[in-house]
Amino acid sequence: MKSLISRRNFAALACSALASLCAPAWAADVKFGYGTAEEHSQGTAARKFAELVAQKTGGRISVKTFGSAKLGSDVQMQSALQGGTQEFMVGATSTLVGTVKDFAIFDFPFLFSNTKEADAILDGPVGRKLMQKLESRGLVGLAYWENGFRNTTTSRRPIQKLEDFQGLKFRVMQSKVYLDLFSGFGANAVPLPFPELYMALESRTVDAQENPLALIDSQKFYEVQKYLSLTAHSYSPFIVLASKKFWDAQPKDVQEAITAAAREAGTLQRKLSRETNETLLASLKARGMQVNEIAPAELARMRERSQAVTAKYSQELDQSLLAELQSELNKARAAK
Ligand code: TK8
Repeated sequence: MKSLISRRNFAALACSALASLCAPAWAADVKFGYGTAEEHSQGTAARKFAELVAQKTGGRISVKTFGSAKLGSDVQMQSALQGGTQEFMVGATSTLVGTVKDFAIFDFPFLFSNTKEADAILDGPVGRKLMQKLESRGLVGLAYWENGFRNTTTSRRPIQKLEDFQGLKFRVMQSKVYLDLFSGFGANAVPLPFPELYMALESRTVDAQENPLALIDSQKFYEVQKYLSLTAHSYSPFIVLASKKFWDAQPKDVQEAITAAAREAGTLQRKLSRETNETLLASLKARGMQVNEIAPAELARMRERSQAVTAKYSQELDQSLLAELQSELNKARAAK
């Protein structure tokens, strides 16, 4: 036993010097799952997170990443984290509303006008308080990454005005806010887990969906959707989560190293996400998508219609958090 410990100490020393080369046999192997294709910035940042965790823990924690929903949908991964059979994931905050309903505030249509506002709220007290609400549900929030502003694609017709949503079979995330939003727009909204979406579009089980440009590109939705309409109706954050069971078993320095790694990888991820929007639009057009913007007057009508959804969920959510959201948003707007 004694010699084993000293061997470990020696290995730990060697590893903190040469962390990326070093995978000690006794390192804790942990799983990090995510839903997008590996080339999406979510994947790049997941691999960066793994690298940083190895470095910052001197090789004590070895993270293996699994993209393309190989470990299941966001909701399935959340359950695995709660049960302690999976340690980490990153996914859309919208898929958490069944666990902590207050996450629905990020689903409010037209909440943020730009990424600066989003960053201010997510990285400020509102984002932090929402994360704290996860702990009693067996989850630990580590950092917010970015999915982005969501746009609409369809196989039937471009969305140019509110009436164009009428009767479209429209896939939404598993969040009641999205369900009500697109039902309110007149679509036939169907909640579906993300891993089933491509097939549902291909088989025409659904006609339409909404996601940020980077996802439309990396999931190859352009193969099965003709029209891209730049509705930018909501901003979608990603959240990096840890299993509380795993977390509570870690010493404080490891917890701090992991949190720092999630944030640092998040800085890279947001940067990548923001750099690519222009080129993505060009490449989606080159892939044959017909792209249109929404005329300001028509966008105003969509905004107006969406207010009923915000009003309805505002009544059901944490009132003090909503008040803080509003005052933090006002601050962020005044600061620019
Ligand atoms: C993958 C999903 C996806 C989300 C969706 O992480 O379901 O449409 O936008 O990004 O969570």
